This record gives sequence, C-alpha cells and structure tokens, in this order.
Amino acid sequence: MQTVLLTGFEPFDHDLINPSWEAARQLDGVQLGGEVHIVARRLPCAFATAGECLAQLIAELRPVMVIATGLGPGRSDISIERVAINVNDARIPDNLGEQPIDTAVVDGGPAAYFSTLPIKAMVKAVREAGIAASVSQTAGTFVCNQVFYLLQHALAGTAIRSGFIHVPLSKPEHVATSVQSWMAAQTLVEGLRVAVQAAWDTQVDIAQTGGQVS
Ligand code: PCA
Repeated sequence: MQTVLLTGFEPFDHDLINPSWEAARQLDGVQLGGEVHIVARRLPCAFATAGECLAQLIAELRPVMVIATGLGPGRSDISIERVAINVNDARIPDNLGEQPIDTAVVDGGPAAYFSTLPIKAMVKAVREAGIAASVSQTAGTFVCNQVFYLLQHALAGTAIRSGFIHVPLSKPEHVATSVQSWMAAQTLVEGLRVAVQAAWDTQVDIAQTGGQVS
C-alpha cells in the first residue's frame, strides 16, 4: 500500500480546534486508488518543531505525495496554495511563544518554491463538487508558509509531489465567534477529499485561469 501523507495543524492563537486537522483526521485511511491511501497526521503550530515533525513523518511513512493543510482564518474557500516564500514574519506568537520577524525559513535558500501539485486541476475538481475553491497566491508568513517552504525544500528534485491547502474557519465549531467567512465542517472534509483525489489523479496540470489582478 502506498501512502499520501495529509497533515493538519493543532489549534493556535487561543482557538480550541483547528479545522484543518479536524478535516484531515476524517480522511485518515481513505483510499485514493487500489493501492494508495491517505495517512493523516497532526503538526504542532510552532516554528521550532513543525518542520522537524513533518520531516520525521516523511522519513517514517515514505509517502508518494504530501499535502499539508492549515487554517487561514480569513479564507472563505478551499485555497490551493501556489507558492511558499523564504520569509518568517509572525503577526502573533506561535504555540511555543516564538514570534520571528523577517527571518529566513532556510538561510541562503531560494526566495520561493512553487507547489508541485496540479493546483488548477484541484480547484476545478473541488468546484465541480459544488464547493468553493481558488488558487491562493500567498500562504502568508506564519507557520503554514514555513512548513510549506520546508516541505518543498526537502522534496525538491524528487519525484514526490507536494503542496499546501489553506481552509477557512468551520461551523459548527466556530459558531460562537463572530466569524465572517466559514465553511460547514462536513463540506470542508469533502472539499479536501476531492482536492487530494484530484492531486493524485492528475499528472499534468490543466491551463485554466487562476490568477488575479492585484
Ligand atoms: N494556520 C497557521 C498556522 C497553523 C494553521 O493552521 C498559518 O496559516 O500559518
């Protein structure tokens, strides 16, 4: 059996849940084809430990594809990330109290890495399932971007494709907060499942507009 590693993050910024992990954990064990299944794992939301945790999971599980996910509190759809940048600039402290400002993710590393997932095909598949999705041109400058950058850095030049998806806040979990943008928890699970399936099924990405005028 081959493994597609799907990660979600632990809660951060005083939140009680993180919908990225709540969704990813429900996809643990899901089959993507005869000999391929999803293995879901949770990452800590800390600059010092998240990348190391992910590296250990890759060494242990030897996945054929890696998709990391995280919560983007301002997002309103399933956001398929295009690019990770070599910058940490934390607006809030992480779960270990660390708040790097304008540091490199990898000293001397390239300015950015692109996702090696078929991001346009993933957006199309999720939309065809009736769920809102788009290409995102920035994964931010917090722990998600750091993990995305470290993931692409570690797998650059290998045949293992990898990338990142941000998800919105979810209801009912965040129903008590004054949330502007959210997605129903089960819709989020289904959107993520369809995105992962499309990533696995698509070898060559489609040409479909996903850009934006600033
Ligand atoms: N979202 C944060 C870090 C963990 C998470 O789920 C981010 O977007 O950087």
